[in-house]
Amino acid sequence: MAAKELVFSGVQPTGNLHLGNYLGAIVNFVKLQNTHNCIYCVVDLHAITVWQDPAELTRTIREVTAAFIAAGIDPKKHIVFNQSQVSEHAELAWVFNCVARLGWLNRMTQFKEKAGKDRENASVGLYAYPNLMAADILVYRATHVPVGEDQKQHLELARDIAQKFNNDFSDSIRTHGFNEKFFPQPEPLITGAATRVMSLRDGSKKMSKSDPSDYSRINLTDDADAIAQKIRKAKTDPEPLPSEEEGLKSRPEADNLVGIYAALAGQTRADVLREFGGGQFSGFKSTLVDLAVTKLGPIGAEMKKLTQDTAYVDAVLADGADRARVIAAETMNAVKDIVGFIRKK
Ligand code: AQP
Repeated sequence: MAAKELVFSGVQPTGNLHLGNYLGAIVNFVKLQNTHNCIYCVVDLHAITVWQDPAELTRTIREVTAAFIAAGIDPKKHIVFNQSQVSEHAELAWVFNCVARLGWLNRMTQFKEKAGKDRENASVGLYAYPNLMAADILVYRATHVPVGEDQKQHLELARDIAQKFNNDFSDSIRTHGFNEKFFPQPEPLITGAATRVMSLRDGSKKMSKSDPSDYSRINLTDDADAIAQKIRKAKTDPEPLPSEEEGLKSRPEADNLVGIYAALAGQTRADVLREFGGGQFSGFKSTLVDLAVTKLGPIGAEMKKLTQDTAYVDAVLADGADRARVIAAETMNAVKDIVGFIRKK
């Protein structure tokens, strides 16, 4: 392991954790545990940028935690916690609100998509969301961030904020004896065969927690029957599967199902097409159902078991928060000195 490499990533507790969250992010969280120190966060402060029912939010914070553990994240070796328990995230986000420029945030496509036409009525938090995300990462001075494709733009913004902070305060950073690159440039890790899993009903739309159609996504808590029904009903086109990857171009639904299969099987799209190319979707879908049930079934079952044990889950979060706070406080104290605030020493 490179000496100072540190992984950070987060998942919002906004309900319906799905196959996209799993293949785009959580699977990679699990792998990185073997090579890096990792911090995985249930980002509840991000969740409330859109109104959440309080009782439901409490439930989903525990559910995402359960998903992390059920998928194979070890909360003893690494850090698992919920964001609101470490107040330094919000503190650093305020400093970043004053570093980031309005023009930068105006370019964020996720805000445009989520705010939609009723932009005047969107929360200020939804607009400032990328600054909080930058704070989440940089309060640990994390160097690597495993995310799905959709978060790439926010990661670029985090890099811009880190650089601008380092430049704006370069003299003070030096005066206080810190390295001139006080904040590192965090690298996005967008890996695997399914970095952008699409809706099962519409290959042009991202699989999403908030899609009103439950048939658009496979939830991690779906049982075998639900998984089978959703895959069988998934939209496809009338052509057989192509034998070459080139043949998936302009066939978004076929590309999506082949990508899902490849990611679940730990193969490439080319491997999958070598096996199934020329065949009909019905046969391919049956094998995909078996694979998805085999891979996701045990995770869903373990999640259900863990969510019953709220005392255990809450203890994991409290312990993780205690350990995260030590690292975050060190950064935040340094930031206060660099910015020129007075603090009790
Ligand atoms: N469809 C996806 N394919 C691949 N990766 C995805 N991720 C989300 N959707 C897909 C990745 O999952 C991680 C956690 O996402 P999040 O919970 O923080 O936020 P999100 O992107 O807002 O999730 P949704 O499902 O898209 O929610 P809504 O419906 O609210 O918009 C991230 O690494 C993300 O890239």
